[in-house]
This record gives sequence, C-alpha cells and structure tokens, in this order.
Amino acid sequence: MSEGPASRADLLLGWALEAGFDRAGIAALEPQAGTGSSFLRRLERGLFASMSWLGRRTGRRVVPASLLDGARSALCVALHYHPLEGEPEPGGDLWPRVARYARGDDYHDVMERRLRRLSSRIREAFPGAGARLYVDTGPVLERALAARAGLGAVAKNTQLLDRSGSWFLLGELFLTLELEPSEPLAEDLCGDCRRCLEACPTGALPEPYVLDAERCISYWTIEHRGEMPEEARSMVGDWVFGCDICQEVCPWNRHRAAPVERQSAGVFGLPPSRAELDLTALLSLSEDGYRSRFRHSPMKRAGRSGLRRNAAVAMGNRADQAYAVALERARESDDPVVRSHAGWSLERLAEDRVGVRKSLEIRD
Ligand code: B12
Ligand code: SF4
Repeated sequence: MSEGPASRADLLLGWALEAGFDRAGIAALEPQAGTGSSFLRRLERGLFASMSWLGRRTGRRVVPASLLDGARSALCVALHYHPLEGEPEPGGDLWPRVARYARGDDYHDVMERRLRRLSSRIREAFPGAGARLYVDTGPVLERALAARAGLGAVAKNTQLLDRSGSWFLLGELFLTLELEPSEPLAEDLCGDCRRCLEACPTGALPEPYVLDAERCISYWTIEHRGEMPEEARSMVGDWVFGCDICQEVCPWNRHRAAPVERQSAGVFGLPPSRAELDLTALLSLSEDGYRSRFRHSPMKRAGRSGLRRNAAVAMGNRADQAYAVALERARESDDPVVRSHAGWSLERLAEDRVGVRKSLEIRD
C-alpha cells in the first residue's frame, strides 16, 4: 500500500475500531515541551510513593520515539468500561468497593490481544513496517501521549477525559510508519470545576493535575505490598481494590458515553463483570481459589496476600459485627500480614461495640 500519511492514518484509525477499540487517534513523537519536565518535577517531589519503577528508564519515558527503532508515530487506542445497565454498583454486600475497571476481564489481556491483531493487519498491509505495543506495562506516559492523539485532555484528577467521560483505558501501538497526527482536543473540559479535588476523601489531589500517590486509595490497595501503615488503613475506607471517587463526581461521567451503547451490543468495550465477590470470601481466599477466581482479573495485581489484607481492613472500617467470626479465623492465618490486619480490624469492631454500649447507657 502506498497512500500518503493522511489517508494511511484514516485507514489505520478505521482498523483500530474494527479491532474492537472504542476510539483511536494518532500521536506524533517529536519531543513535546513541558511533558518531560512535568514528569521529572513530580518524580523530584516524591509523588510516586514506593513505585520506584516509575523513576526508572526516565529517558525512554520522556522521549517516546526511543521505544522502537525508527518509530515515527503512535496509534493510541481507548477502551471504555462503564458497567452495563442493571449491574450492581460497587459498595454493596455482594460487590465490595472494587474499581469499575477491575470488575471484568483483565484489560491488559483484552487490549493486548486486540492490539496484536491490529499490528498483524498493519504489518501485512505495509511489509517492513515495525510495530511495538504497550498497555500500561512499558515506560510510556500513556495519558500525555493519548492527549496528543486527541483522545482527551488531562483533567484535574489527572485522568484523561473527553466529552464521553473518563471511564476508558489506554493502549498504544508504536509504528515506524509516518501517519498524519490527529488534532489534540482544544477544549478545557474542567473549567472552574473542582469537584474531584473536593471529593477525594484522603487529600490525594493537593492541587489540580497533581496526584500524591502516598495518599491515594488506589495506590494503597493495588500497588502497596505488605503491611499498610495505620494511617493508610483508616484512609482506604471499604475500598478493596482501586478507587473511583474522583471520577464518579466528575460531571462528564454522569452522562453515559456513546460508546457504551455499542458496548451493550457486545461488540466493543471491556467485557462486563464475571462474578460476585464478597468480603468474607475474599478474606478466606485459598491459593487455589485465588488462582481460579483472579487468573483473568486485573485484581491479581494486588496478590493473594494484598487482597486478603484489603478485605480485612475494609471489614474493620465498615465496623460491622457480622465480620467478627471471619476476622477471628483470619487472626490464625499463616500470613503475618493478614493476621496483623485482622487483629487491627477486630480492635475496631471492639471499639465500636464499646461505643455503641456507651451511647445506649447515655440513652438509658
Ligand atoms: C502508576 C500509575 C498509577 C498510580 C499513580 C498515578 C499517577 N498519577 O501517576 C496509581 C496506582 C495511584 C494509579 C491510580 C489510578 N490509575 Co493508574 N496508572 C499508572 C501508570 C502505570 C503510570 C502513570 C505515570 O506514568 N505516572 C507518572 C505521572 C507524572 O505521569 P502522568 O500523570 O501521566 O502525567 C503526565 C501527563 O499527564 C502530563 N500532565 C500532567 N499534568 C498535566 C496537566 C495539564 C493541564 C496537561 C495538559 C498535561 C499534564 O504531563 C505529565 C508528565 O509527563 C499508568 C499507565 C501508563 N503507563 O501511563 C496508569 C493509568 C494512568 N491509570 C489509569 C487508571 C484507570 C487509574 C485509576 C482510575 C484506577 C482506579 N480506579 O483505582 C486510578 C486513578 C487515580 C488518579 N486520580 O489518577 C489509566 C488512566 C486512563 C485514563 N482515562 O486516564 C492508565 C493510563 C492505565 C491505562 N493503560 O489505561 N495509577
Ligand atoms: S482515586 Fe480516590 S484516593 Fe485516589 S485521588 Fe481519586 S478520589 Fe482520591
């Protein structure tokens, strides 16, 4: 095929939709003023908590063209994941607070499969073209790149947002083909709105466009390994994996995104949630249970110990006496992290019992 950069771009954008993505755009790879220095400033301010891997390969991270020899452009894709009509909202008994993106199949697998298919199609049509795909895993500033490709603008909660909201995930295919870049979004979608900053229960958004991972529930429940410091335990509330608060309050997320309609036709988007989950089952999760239940779920990222720890902490923060038996059992666990967090939660339950008794005495 010998089309010019513009028609080639149109062709590939169409193929990206056919491969199962909801939206796609092309980013040029010339270094962009501001992006690299903004990343390095965040690194210096220590905003990444223990995620030291974010500080590695910074050269590649801030110069995306270095990720593939001869790279000329990136085909960026978005996959929407807002749950379907009728699905239970997170937070109930059967579905504890699990971030929406994590309630279905693992998006890494889904997106990688689709990107691989897309990559083969492109390489067949353009023999000699080089391609390299990423979904989350490489040293790529995915939001900055997708913003250049016109898939949205960085919002004050640091998520990429467009008029259809921010319930979407990102991936990209670096290509040696020259393609006409898409137009970045010219609008400022946030304006004066500060709802996400005000709603964050832990102050993890100290200023617009800045996230302090050390205070973010998503960081503590997904990325942090081992013991949670006491301050973090009360901070995470009853979230057991991730957190959606700063997105839930965003006015753009109140309206259902157009691609979701296509998703409900079963063609696009992330497959919806697979099964119910409850806190007691999560706390007593066996190794086999972990492997079979979470093999295809992004929740495996926290590990079995992390998920059990999070369930114990959520029980303590809900302070529901119905959890006492399960927590007593977990206090005998082989896993020291599970043991100590179950102990902490039992203390919370005991304090709550005393508190209730005191208030009854006052009423008497
Ligand atoms: C590490 C990480 C986390 C960490 C830290 C997040 C952070 N702010 O860095 C933790 C675990 C906390 C996390 C949480 C979440 N994450 Co996360 N995370 C990542 C990961 C792997 C790396 C992010 C990174 O490089 N951070 C370093 C910072 C400095 O980079 P940055 O924020 O991208 O900033 C650059 C640009 O945004 C730009 N920029 C910054 N400010 C501004 C301001 C303006 C005005 C402009 C124009 C540009 C601009 O310059 C910066 C420097 O280059 C990415 C995947 C990837 N490879 O990019 C997913 C990713 C960002 N996460 C994602 C998601 C979905 C989430 C959660 C919603 C999950 C959840 N429900 O719990 C939360 C949201 C928390 C929040 N409010 O942001 C999605 C975001 C999709 C989207 N629509 O934006 C990504 C892209 C994964 C994916 N492949 O889809 N995440
Ligand atoms: S994900 Fe939750 S804790 Fe993290 S910044 Fe958003 S609201 Fe705050």
